[in-house]
Amino acid sequence: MDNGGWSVIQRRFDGSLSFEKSYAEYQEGFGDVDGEYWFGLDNMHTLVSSGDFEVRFDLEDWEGNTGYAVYSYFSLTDKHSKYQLNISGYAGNVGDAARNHDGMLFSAGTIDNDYWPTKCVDRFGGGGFWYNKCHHMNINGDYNNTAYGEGINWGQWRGYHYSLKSVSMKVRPKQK
Ligand SMILES: [Ca+2]
Repeated sequence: MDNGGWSVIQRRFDGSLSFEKSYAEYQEGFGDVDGEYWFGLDNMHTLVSSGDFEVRFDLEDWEGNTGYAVYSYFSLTDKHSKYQLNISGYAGNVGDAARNHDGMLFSAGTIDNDYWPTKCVDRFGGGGFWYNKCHHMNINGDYNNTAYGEGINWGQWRGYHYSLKSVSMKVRPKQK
């Protein structure tokens, strides 16, 4: 937990940790909670299934500009239904990139649950995500990679050739 009751479930800020991980690693989680970090899909499912949760993305570019997106509804299903993402109720200043990923299943490593004829994971930076066909945001992409769609992108904010300096994803119980 940190300020305001938010729990960090994903964080990138210096590229010290590769996010090119297997499906099993995305399920279990990897990294350190105080460093670059992925909480893990099973942990996320357990946490957000304990009540109604909102999610917040904080973004920073290399010029010191910051932006955010908050979604008032966030959940994911369990492993048997491939961690299907439910995300809606956008507010923020970087654009509703997650809309494109609402309802998607999780893909990582060799496990392809996306709508692209081949693998979004292989084409767009190696990270796991709720890829569609393929993405409007790529927070688990390849750090500092400015090739089209391969880096840490938030398409509606800095486009697909701009890999953000930092990103985090946090959840907390919905405020009454
Ligand atoms: Ca595919």
